[in-house]
Amino acid sequence: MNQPDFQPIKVVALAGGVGGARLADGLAKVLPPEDLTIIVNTGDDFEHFGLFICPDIDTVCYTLAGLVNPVTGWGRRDETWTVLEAVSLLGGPTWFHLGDQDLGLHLERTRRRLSGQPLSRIVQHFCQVLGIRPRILPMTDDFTPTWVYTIQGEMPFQEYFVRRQCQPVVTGFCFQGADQASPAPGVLEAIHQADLVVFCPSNPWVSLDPILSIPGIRSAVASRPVVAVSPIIGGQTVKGPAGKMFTELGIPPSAAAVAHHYTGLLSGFVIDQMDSELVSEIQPLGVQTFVTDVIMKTPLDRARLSKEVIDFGIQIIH
Ligand code: FO1
Repeated sequence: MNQPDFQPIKVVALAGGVGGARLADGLAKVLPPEDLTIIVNTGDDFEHFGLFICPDIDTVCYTLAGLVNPVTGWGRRDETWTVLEAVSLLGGPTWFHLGDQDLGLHLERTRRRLSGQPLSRIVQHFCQVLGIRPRILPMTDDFTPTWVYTIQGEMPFQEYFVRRQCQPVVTGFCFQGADQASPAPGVLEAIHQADLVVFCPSNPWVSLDPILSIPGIRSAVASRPVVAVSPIIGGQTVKGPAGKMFTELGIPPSAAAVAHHYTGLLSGFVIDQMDSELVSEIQPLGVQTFVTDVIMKTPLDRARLSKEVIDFGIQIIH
């Protein structure tokens, strides 16, 4: 049972990717479940073998359920690969690693989607079964795939991220259909009721921007106090291509560049000790800063950082 040692506070976290899932897990450890809603990027979703794959939703769910592969940060721990080995023998595509247990989830999600259930209801059901108590909401029930524009042409996100290992030089992004999409049920209500919105240390370009691109979400977030945790430390991303993307888009990667990226949204920004000299660059943006150890190596780090983020948020609110 989570016993917060601070006053009750309703938190909405925006998350995508492994770093986002790890902070979301920390928040789940320090907040009562009824006070935490996690809104997750679905721009990474794609169809593969005819199955609906939702990598960021699954990464958050597996992480909070204690089922995630601790080495990769995605997929399941103690996974087996019989199905993919059979596919490989038959000459099928194996670039996207789908383990046997993971495939079971994709099969059942696809069956439910084809029978007409919206993604948000499927996620709610899976969370119940997996014993996940905070509310996890996809940003939208609509399909709004992220496309990556590169000097080698445009490609769907997983083609860029997994198949091409983030090698092509990026020139921009498109969140296809996002302008026509609606936030999933409960998303806007949760944001409006939140005392604090937390931007997890996720990739600003391809994890959080897709969420903010869904009509109504950015303006709802802008109306609440927002604390972001920097995904960039000492000019580099802890995991993933965010730093490389900043560079290729002509912006020197730094925590300050992330603060600029979220101009008009942030009340507070949590940065690593290594970047403490950036405080003087960030504060003139009207953003308060908190300097700590942002790298989450262990589950204890996640809880410690989450508590610091919430304490900092409470300090900003009052
Ligand atoms: N990431 C990889 O780098 N390689 C993979 O083969 C891979 C498979 C995979 C399967 C299921 C799943 O839920 C996630 C998976 N991921 C894989 C991670 C995923 O591509 C990324 O973490 C996100 O889309 C970026 O946030």
